[in-house]
Amino acid sequence: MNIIKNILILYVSLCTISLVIAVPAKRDIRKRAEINTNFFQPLTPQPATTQPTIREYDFRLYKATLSPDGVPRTVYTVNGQFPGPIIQANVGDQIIMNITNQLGEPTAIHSHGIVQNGTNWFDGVPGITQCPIPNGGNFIYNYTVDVPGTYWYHSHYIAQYVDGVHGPLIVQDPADPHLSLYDYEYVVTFQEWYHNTTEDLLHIKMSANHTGDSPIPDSVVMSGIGQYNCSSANGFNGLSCNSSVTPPTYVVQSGKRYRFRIINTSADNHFYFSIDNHTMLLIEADGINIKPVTIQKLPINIAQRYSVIINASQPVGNYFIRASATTACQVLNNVTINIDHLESLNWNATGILHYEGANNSAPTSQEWPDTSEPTCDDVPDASLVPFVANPPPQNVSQQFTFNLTFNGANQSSPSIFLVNNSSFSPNFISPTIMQLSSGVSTQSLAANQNVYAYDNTTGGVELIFINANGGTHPFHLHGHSFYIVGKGGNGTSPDPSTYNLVNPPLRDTATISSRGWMTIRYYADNPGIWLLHCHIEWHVEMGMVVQLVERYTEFRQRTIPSSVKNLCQSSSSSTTSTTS
Ligand SMILES: *[C@@H]1O[C@H](CO)[C@@H](O)[C@H](O)[C@H]1NC(C)=O
Ligand SMILES: *[C@@H]1O[C@H](CO)[C@@H](O)[C@H](O)[C@H]1NC(C)=O
Ligand SMILES: *[C@@H]1O[C@H](CO)[C@@H](O)[C@H](O)[C@H]1NC(C)=O
Ligand SMILES: *[C@@H]1O[C@H](CO)[C@@H](O)[C@H](O)[C@H]1NC(C)=O
Ligand SMILES: *[C@@H]1O[C@H](CO)[C@@H](O)[C@H](O)[C@H]1NC(C)=O
Ligand SMILES: *[C@@H]1O[C@H](CO)[C@@H](O)[C@H](O)[C@H]1NC(C)=O
Ligand SMILES: *[C@@H]1O[C@H](CO)[C@@H](O)[C@H](O)[C@H]1NC(C)=O
Ligand SMILES: *[C@@H]1O[C@H](CO)[C@@H](O)[C@H](O)[C@H]1NC(C)=O
Ligand SMILES: *[C@@H]1O[C@H](CO)[C@@H](O)[C@H](O)[C@H]1NC(C)=O
Ligand SMILES: *[C@@H]1O[C@H](CO)[C@@H](O)[C@H](O)[C@H]1NC(C)=O
Ligand SMILES: *[C@@H]1O[C@H](CO)[C@@H](O)[C@H](O)[C@H]1NC(C)=O
Ligand SMILES: *[C@@H]1O[C@H](CO)[C@@H](O)[C@H](O)[C@H]1NC(C)=O
Ligand SMILES: [Cu+2]
Repeated sequence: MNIIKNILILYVSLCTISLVIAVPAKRDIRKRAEINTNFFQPLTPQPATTQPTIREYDFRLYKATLSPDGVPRTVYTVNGQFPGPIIQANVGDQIIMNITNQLGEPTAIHSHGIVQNGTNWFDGVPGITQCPIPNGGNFIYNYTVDVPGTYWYHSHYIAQYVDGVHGPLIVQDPADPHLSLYDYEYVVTFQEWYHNTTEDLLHIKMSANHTGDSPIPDSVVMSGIGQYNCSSANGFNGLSCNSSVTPPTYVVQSGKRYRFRIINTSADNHFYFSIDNHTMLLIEADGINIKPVTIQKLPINIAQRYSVIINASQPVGNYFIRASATTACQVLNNVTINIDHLESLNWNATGILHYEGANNSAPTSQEWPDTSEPTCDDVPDASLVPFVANPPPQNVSQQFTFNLTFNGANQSSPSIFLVNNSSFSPNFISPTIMQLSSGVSTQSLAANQNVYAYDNTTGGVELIFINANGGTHPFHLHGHSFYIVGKGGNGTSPDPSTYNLVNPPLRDTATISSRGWMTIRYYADNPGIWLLHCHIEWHVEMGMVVQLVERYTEFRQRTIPSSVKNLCQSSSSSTTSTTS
């Protein structure tokens, strides 16, 4: 235990924080108290109100020693929990997220999928819509949730969310068209897990000469709980380790129907989600209700969300809930970070679907067989038909093409990604929002800001991605859901004759396949500065990011709240990090 304390003390002194962080006493095993029990009780629907409700959440961010998979490490927590508390609201409500930053380093919180209509400055992207919240600082995010669905909040400061700063954000709808199909709802998250902090991992990944691929995780966790084989070669010698953490257990009543809201909070891993012997009725993708489709296994990429309904109609018993990282999507070579952990890695997180009245023995259920080869792609577009017909823009007033390329490391620089030959790097001291409001023109922003600006108020924006790279990239657009009008793979070129301009999928995160292309459209109806980026966290740090400045003439005339401007005064001296 002293080792952990020493590491923490060392870390704390490196970060020169003046606050005393409570280092928990000896914690050999993950205690019940460390589990976020929110996840294992059904969400209660919020009472419908005629007036929007203001929902305030006080979030204190601080480091704590937790053992999500049985191995203790420093976790970046929200109110001491991993994952963070579930935010739950009704459509139309106002969220007040009151952040007190005691992490010992700067932070900023993005609400993924929330379009921030009229509140771009609460989008939580340091270097774009705000200066970071300094350590010891306090900041309030204040926005309304206009579209029901499954979302999540997470740090957008460097790779902090991978260390734990994230949680679900559920927007319920008293008028949900699928309401009659389920009785209760649960939230489930999963991600790969590393025994080292992202600071350690990025230090290697972003160094010159490092040609290895992305870090190999040590385990995978479901709703914050995982399993690790302590006797493997990479068990942390000298530290306590528990090989038999109680799996995440979701209790169901025979005959009831459950909506599972599923969120992939990974840095780098595509997953397949399934529940043995239970088919799933897919009803929502990224906050958009879809026409229900029955599936057995759900492919889900980083940052995407889906809702499925399962019927507890099988014999009373215990069944595995599976979130299996898709190994085929991870490129491995002999210098991949943590490659020596490969042997001990169990890529499959398992939870338990426990029927009330069943005994507590471990499930013996069998996984659904694969009906086709697992891929790194999304649920096919044909299965994501919006429930309410919703045509995309028919006319394009602004079109941008993004060519995605990779440059390997050399003796003086790390591996990077480029968009149209330019690798993005954030400016934490002087974010775009402050520059625009002080009169700087969109053309005068630095080249590495990757700014694409448009002022048209009518018609639609079309973005065409050309992936000149062998990897797949789940792209996320802030400020909008977008229509996926076309997609193609492996060396093909965009083909407008194949575009679906009638009723294409609408979502906020979609995967561009290996050497493939994707064309998306959206209405230019949300003035602001919106980030567009691959959601593989390492690729963000490697520069696979652009900024879209929408209707800047209008936007720059808006009044930025003083709390947002004040962040830039307080952080100019303390935020000097250029890692990213
Ligand atoms: C935000 O949280 C801080 C620390 O808990 C508290 O002092 C402050 O009153 C809160 N602000 C609001 C508006 O609730
Ligand atoms: C949140 O914003 C609304 C305006 O949209 C304002 O009236 C309210 O005072 C704000 N609340 C807080 C706690 O900042
Ligand atoms: C990973 O963490 C362990 C324990 O804190 C430490 O000993 C090791 O040096 C770290 N590895 C890297 C690559 O930083
Ligand atoms: C854990 O690892 C050890 C050493 O590699 C191996 O012998 C053992 O079978 C593993 N246990 C499980 C449950 O996989
Ligand atoms: C569950 O499905 C498997 C096939 O995947 C089948 O062999 C088994 O009988 C089923 N179990 C129950 C309890 O229905
Ligand atoms: C990795 O493999 C390459 C050949 O593919 C070889 O040149 C290199 O020396 C190897 N590196 C290590 C660290 O083993
Ligand atoms: C993990 O799950 C995949 C399928 O989802 C399966 O092919 C693989 O054998 C599993 N691995 C282990 C170690 O159980
Ligand atoms: C508006 O859209 C038209 C095409 O319809 C384009 O030619 C023009 O450059 C756009 N204007 C601005 C200010 O972006
Ligand atoms: C994208 O960039 C690559 C590398 O520079 C180049 O070979 C390719 O032709 C470009 N593709 C397009 C469509 O511009
Ligand atoms: C990269 O490797 C070269 C040749 O081995 C060496 O001279 C250089 O110092 C290395 N750069 C870094 C940053 O380690
Ligand atoms: C991609 O296309 C090339 C030919 O253009 C083919 O040789 C290769 O096998 C294809 N790769 C995949 C993964 O389909
Ligand atoms: C933002 O609000 C305006 C005015 O209510 C509306 O026209 C527009 O569609 C909204 N944009 C988004 C992205 O929700
Ligand atoms: Cu990527």
